[in-house]
Amino acid sequence: MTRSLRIAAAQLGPIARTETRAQVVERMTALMRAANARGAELVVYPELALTTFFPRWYIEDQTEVDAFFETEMPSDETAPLFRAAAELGVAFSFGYAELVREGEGRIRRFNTSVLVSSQGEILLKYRKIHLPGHRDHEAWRPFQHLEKRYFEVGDLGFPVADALGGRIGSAICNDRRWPETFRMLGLQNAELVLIGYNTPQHYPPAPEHDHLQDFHNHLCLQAGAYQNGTWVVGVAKAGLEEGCELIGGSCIIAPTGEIVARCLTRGDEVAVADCDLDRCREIQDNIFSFEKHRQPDQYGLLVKPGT
Ligand code: CDV
Repeated sequence: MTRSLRIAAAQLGPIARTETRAQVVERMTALMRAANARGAELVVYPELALTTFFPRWYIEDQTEVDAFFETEMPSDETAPLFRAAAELGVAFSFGYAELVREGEGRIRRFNTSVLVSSQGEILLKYRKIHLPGHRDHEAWRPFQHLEKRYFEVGDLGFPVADALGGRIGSAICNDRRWPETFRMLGLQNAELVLIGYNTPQHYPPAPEHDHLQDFHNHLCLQAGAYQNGTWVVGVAKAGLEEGCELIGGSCIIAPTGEIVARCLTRGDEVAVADCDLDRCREIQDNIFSFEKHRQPDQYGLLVKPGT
């Protein structure tokens, strides 16, 4: 029995601050239909897919911030996406800002992504661990990056799920730059890693790297795939969003590190590839057979607190 999964990277172009969830969900549903017409069984959307990338603004009013968060999934506004998936028989993955109400009035906020079955079952949930940016307003920046202010570090670790005939993990945007993320998933034998991102072309702390943003994106995704023998799907929110240019380059990468499909625009676009999950063995049984070749007793520094 083949374990080939046809996957679509469903890139979103810019989302305006005034765009409603209903409008965004309509765009996402159109991409799902386009992907399904090409035979996709899994559709992967970007990080914080339902709204504009709000951490670019310093917002003092918490009620205003919370308007970007979801308190339930699905909600009335996201239900049409879940209904379309059920109608078409496709699974999907997307990112959103998650607000959780715990006992005694405690509220927690995460940058979250979920993998959802065609029947609406949450197969995997991940909360972003590597939160980039800063906590306070920094006036010198042309735009803010306040993920450290608006989100807590994810508390679910790096989970993998046996789903859709394979072993699937997730990561979110900045996570992809950290080899530890991929290794945590690789050590659990992940065969497919789903990653949404919002990456500005301009990186205020080191603008001399602006021209390298697309290169660094693919460098990390391809290295993560190859070094762990896993398929990787990287999906952008792209284009000029509220004055901030976001890179595109959404792509599907084989366990050999090769890009097998990619988006060419910075707008709403779908890239599709057949991903044979058995191909992970080419790498996982050979050059990166962890069992045969890793030397974990030499890596103590990696997990020493404070390093
Ligand atoms: N959303 C992100 O995590 N963005 C970061 C930027 C700020 C560097 C990224 O790693 O792409």
